[in-house]
Amino acid sequence: MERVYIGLGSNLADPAEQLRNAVQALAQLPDSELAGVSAFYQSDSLLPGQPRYTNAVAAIDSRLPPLELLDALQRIELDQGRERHERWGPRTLDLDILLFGDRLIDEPRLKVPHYHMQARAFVLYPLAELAPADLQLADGRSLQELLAECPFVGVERLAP
Ligand code: A4P
Ligand code: MG
Repeated sequence: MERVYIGLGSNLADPAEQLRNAVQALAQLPDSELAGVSAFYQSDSLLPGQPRYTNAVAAIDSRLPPLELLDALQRIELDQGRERHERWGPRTLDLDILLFGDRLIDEPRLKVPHYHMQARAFVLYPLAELAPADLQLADGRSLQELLAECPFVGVERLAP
């Protein structure tokens, strides 16, 4: 089993409900066990003119190969009504593989660690709720270092 952290995001059609449904779907993934879910966090979209996002991080322990997990996550996105019009467009559900054990993955369809996670408060703070205090990313940087460089600004932690 490898520990995988998944970033969840939604800014359409009742985002908190989208995230709760996504967590239920993650709990049913084959060859995997749901190990934890962070609180939900709200923040403005990084792109102006879009509704606010709700984000969370889930931890699973999985035997699935990374690309099979990505396929399964993309099916969950589609099941929850995601339409891929444009990259970065508003979405009912976005599931990103943040970390996959200590692997560095550089495939056309899958880059891990996820490219933007290192400077996003709405990823790092929920991740820190679940991850061990000494977590290191595959590039050697520690989660504590990244948190120290990423102030908790513009993000609201919702009561669980
Ligand atoms: N892909 C590559 N690596 C991965 C990975 N580690 N996990 C590929 C998941 N997918 C990965 O993704 C496009 C392609 O990336 C996939 O087909 C997959 O093969 P996508 O989900 O269709 O596109 P996207 O999510 O629009 O792009 P991207 O770059 O993932 O956008 P982000 O980084 O998710 O940004 N503001 C707030 N407050 N909260 C947010 O969550 N999110 C975005 C979108 C903008 N602003 C936001 C938030
Ligand atoms: Mg994405």
